[in-house]
Amino acid sequence: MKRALITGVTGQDGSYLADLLLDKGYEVHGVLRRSSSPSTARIEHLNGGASGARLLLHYADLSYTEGLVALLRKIEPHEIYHLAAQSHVGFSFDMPELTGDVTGLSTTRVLEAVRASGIATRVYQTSSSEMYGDAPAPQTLATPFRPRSPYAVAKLYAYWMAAAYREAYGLFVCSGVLFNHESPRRGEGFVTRKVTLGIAAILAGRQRTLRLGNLAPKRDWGYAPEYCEAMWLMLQQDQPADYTIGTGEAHSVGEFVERAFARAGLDWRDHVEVDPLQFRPTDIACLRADPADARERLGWEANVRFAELAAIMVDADLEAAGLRPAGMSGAAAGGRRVD
Ligand code: NDP
Ligand code: GDR
Repeated sequence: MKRALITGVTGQDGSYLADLLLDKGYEVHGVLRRSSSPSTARIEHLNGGASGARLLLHYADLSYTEGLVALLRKIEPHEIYHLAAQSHVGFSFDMPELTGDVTGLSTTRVLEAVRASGIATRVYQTSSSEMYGDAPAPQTLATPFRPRSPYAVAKLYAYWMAAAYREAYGLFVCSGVLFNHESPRRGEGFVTRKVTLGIAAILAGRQRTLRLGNLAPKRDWGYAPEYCEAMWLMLQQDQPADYTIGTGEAHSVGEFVERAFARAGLDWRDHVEVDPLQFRPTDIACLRADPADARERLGWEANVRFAELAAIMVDADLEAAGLRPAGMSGAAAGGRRVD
């Protein structure tokens, strides 16, 4: 049986990746940090199930390389997916040092732990389209990086460390430069989920307005479970390499807002207030992948596109709030519910 280790297993991607690897028959080891209240809501559904018995959780500190070495020697994973990070770009302006440590240096610690433990394993490093900054779209691996946030700088450091360990020590390390991907499990502080949760609260009568930041930036938004499939595919290739993963389409935050409110039968102009205090010190106008790279080298392509993604997320949050999408079921709108 193949063994995989996932850091950040309690996050959006970690939870979908755990689902995917368990479905494939893996024994999955998840690394989590100790907290005073449970952080395992996204993997709770695996509790008690047959495949969930193959999910084993370990507390570990990503600032302590020796602890990681011991964990790797104990588990001897065939594949390591390093997903843990301070992943919020806006927050990284408030906490640049913490972001550098968790999002940047933790990758070095994982790589160093692999080297020091001497185990033969494959490593996936999650890089980010944020690293491209304001470089013109579409961004490919040939596009020069121009990071514009502490988060992006930390991710770029980690990206080059992954490349350096691959070249210097011959480790099998792949970086996936992932564009935005969302889902009903998306963290509540990211704009798409903030919008869909806000819609549910408005329809439930708990709130009247939703305050957002800049509505102009465009992002290439895909569906998170599909991006986890791409991560897995990278580690199944004969040679380690880097890839960009996105849909190839970009839409503005405002378009997402309009689409999501319309899905719920609401006019966004009646509810959304733009709050300049929520603008970031620097933002990125447009991130959009060139999907040819992943299609040709990895055989991966996004299926769920912008409209369907918005429908999936709105429907899931309305359903969780005990509400129904106005006038249509997920199937009628082409929506595919996952949670
Ligand atoms: P989430 O924010 O949902 O999850 C982050 C995970 O990292 C959580 O499990 C969190 O644990 C863990 N974590 C955070 N800080 C620490 C720490 N100090 N020690 C240990 N664990 C920690 O992110 P996503 O799932 O969306 O993203 C996964 C990875 O992919 C991240 O590296 C992110 O930067 C990157 N990425 C994401 C993209 C996206 O669009 N989603 C696009 C490109 C890259 P806890 O639950 O305890 O907070
Ligand atoms: P991003 O995602 O920064 O692209 O990082 P986020 O959803 O936070 O922002 C997208 C765009 O929306 C604008 N925006 C707002 N953002 C938030 N969070 N809250 C608001 O109220 C709001 N209003 C407008 C932002 O300014 C931005 O332009 C995500 C994360 O998952 C990273 O970890 C990952 O690396 C990148 O995607 C690719």
